[in-house]
Amino acid sequence: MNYIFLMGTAGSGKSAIALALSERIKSSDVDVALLNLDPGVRWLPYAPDSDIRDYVNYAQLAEEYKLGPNGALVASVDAAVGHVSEMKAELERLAPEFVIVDTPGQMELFAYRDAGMLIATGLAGDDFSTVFLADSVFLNRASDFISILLLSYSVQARFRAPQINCLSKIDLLPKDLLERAIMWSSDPDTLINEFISQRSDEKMELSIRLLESMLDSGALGEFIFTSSNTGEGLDDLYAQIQRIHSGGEDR
Ligand SMILES: Nc1nc2c(ncn2[C@@H]2O[C@H](COP(=O)(O)OP(=O)(O)O)[C@@H](O)[C@H]2O)c(=O)[nH]1
Ligand SMILES: [Mg+2]
Repeated sequence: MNYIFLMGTAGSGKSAIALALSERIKSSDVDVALLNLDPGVRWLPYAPDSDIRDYVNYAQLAEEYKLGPNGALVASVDAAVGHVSEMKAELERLAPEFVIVDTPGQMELFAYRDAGMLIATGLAGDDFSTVFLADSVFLNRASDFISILLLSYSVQARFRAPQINCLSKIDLLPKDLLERAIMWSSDPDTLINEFISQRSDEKMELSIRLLESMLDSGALGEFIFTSSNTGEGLDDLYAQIQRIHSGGEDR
């Protein structure tokens, strides 16, 4: 079983791509299971094969410990660590080739807290991949793309897993902006020049030098442009996932 953890800011399209990607994989006659790790979600576009909500009651925790919505989500994800083996057993009974893991809406609950890493390693050991989704709704300028790169890197730095970056919802992106985004993702010089031309001062010198070395070293990775609505980019995403999990990528 190969675990793929979907991560990204709230509303970036994790749950939508969980469904779209699972359908894409199934269309190649490959078995796939879906695990929902979002304790607070009311509705999902897919029927999960294993679900954190069967083990952790978000509303009950809020009530019992007098927590607000964020506190209750934190408590729920922490409590889920104690149920990893049960979720894993449910998935192992199905023995799919891939398990797509849909993480909590707010990225920080999973990506930046120890509970996220404990759940990931509890399920998959150190053999999993991450897919980072960046919402194209936030993309207007070169500086937005740089923010996205750094956010994606923050996930990669924590999980240290082979990571695929996706710019999601490209069906919502005007064509000229999509072309610019493809340019930014493939040509670091253009990205940095446009970033500098937005606003330049002496204090930016250091941040530009840092960015240049990160971009030149390839640490920030490549992007796939996806839409769960139109299916664009899903073939490419699945191909990258296969490449990673067939041992084609160094960890
Ligand atoms: N147009 C468009 N909307 C999308 C796409 N993916 C997700 N959405 C919408 O964006 C919203 C948030 O998506 P969701 O998958 O719940 O985000 P999550 O919080 O990351 O799980 C929902 O209203 C989705 O219907 C996409 O590819 N295109
Ligand atoms: Mg979701």
